Amino acid sequence: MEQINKRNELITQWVLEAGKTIKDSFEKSIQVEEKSNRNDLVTEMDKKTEEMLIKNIRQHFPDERIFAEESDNEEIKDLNGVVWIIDPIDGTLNFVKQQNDFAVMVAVYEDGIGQMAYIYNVMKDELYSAIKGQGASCNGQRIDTVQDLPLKDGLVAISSLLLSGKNEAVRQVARKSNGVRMIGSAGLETLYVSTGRLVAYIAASLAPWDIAAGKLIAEEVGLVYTQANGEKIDLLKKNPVVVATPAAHQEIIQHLTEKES
Ligand code: 2AM
Ligand code: CA
Ligand code: CA
Ligand code: CA
Repeated sequence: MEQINKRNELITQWVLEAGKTIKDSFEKSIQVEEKSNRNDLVTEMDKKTEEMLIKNIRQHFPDERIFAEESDNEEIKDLNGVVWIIDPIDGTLNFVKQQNDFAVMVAVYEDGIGQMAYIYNVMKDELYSAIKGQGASCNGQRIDTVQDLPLKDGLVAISSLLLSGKNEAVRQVARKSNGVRMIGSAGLETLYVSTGRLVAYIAASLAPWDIAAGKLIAEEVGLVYTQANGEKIDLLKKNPVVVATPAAHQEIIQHLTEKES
């Protein structure tokens, strides 16, 4: 892909601006609607942020396709060429209930491969980014490759959907680890693994925009990011996800793929 430096400058600017607009909205009352159920929300700020990002992309890269959570995405049936994958607010429930722990996420993929990724933790003012083959950084400072810790030496985050159902394998993983955390933003949970605060994040069902940016950042710091059966991610559908250090990933996949007796 051409113009990486120019793109990096533009996307950084757009994402920071999106974060500021979201923060400023705390002073007003915000419209909230239910999508599939009462825990699946969209606010006017999700829509407004997505529209801002799309307008900027269309203006600078009119020929490139956009795959975004609050859009209809009807023409996205493959990932050929350059595709922008956007989650305007990841952690909408946190945004609504806590005004904390949410992120703006943008990724640029080319022929299905992540090239550029951005996750902005708005309330902490931390912008994580990665460029394929060049590692990851936070606010422009390069971040280290993660230490390859096993499950027994770290905390694990899980998505709340894993609480329902039997999931004995997930409970075993939890018991083997130092403990379990639930943050409610797939992007931030992936960043916490990427910075060594967690050894793994396990989620039952993530959409392409929940995955796209985090996957590139995670891989650039040496993590493994796959489906829960160890197969590679399919960015055209929802995936059960495991992102972890190589050691913890191997242990977790083993637990999740073992037949329950
Ligand atoms: P979202 O806030 O952008 O919707 C915890 O809810 C995490 O799972 C968030 O990152 C959330 O992203 C994501 N998620 C994916 N599908 C979801 C759904 N149907 N309902 C709520 N959260 C969902
Ligand atoms: Ca959502
Ligand atoms: Ca999301
Ligand atoms: Ca979202």
